[in-house]
Amino acid sequence: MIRTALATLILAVSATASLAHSKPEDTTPVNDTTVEVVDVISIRFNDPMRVTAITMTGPNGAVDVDRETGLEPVTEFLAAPAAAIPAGVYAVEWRGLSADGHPMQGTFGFTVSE
Ligand SMILES: [Cu+2]
Repeated sequence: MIRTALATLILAVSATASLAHSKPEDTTPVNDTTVEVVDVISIRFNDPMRVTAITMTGPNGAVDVDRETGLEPVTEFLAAPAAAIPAGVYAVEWRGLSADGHPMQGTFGFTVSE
């Protein structure tokens, strides 16, 4: 009886472990790079992610971002700055809901050259 319960417990634990959360794999612009123009902001995930919030900050503070991707889970999230952005250092922060239901968040940054 105890052996059966233990076997069931091990099965339950390994089933949970195999359902990993979605993770970011790559971004545009690439993290820690210098670019001349930013007309697309994208984040690629290994499994679908429902991106619930994205914020971008730069030398003049918050930057308006237009979402191309809505609130549906995607493996590639797409957005763009609402207007041309000046040279400087930028950071993008996002929050989302992983395919396994876990809340996730991440940041990446880049420099726009003169
Ligand atoms: Cu997870």
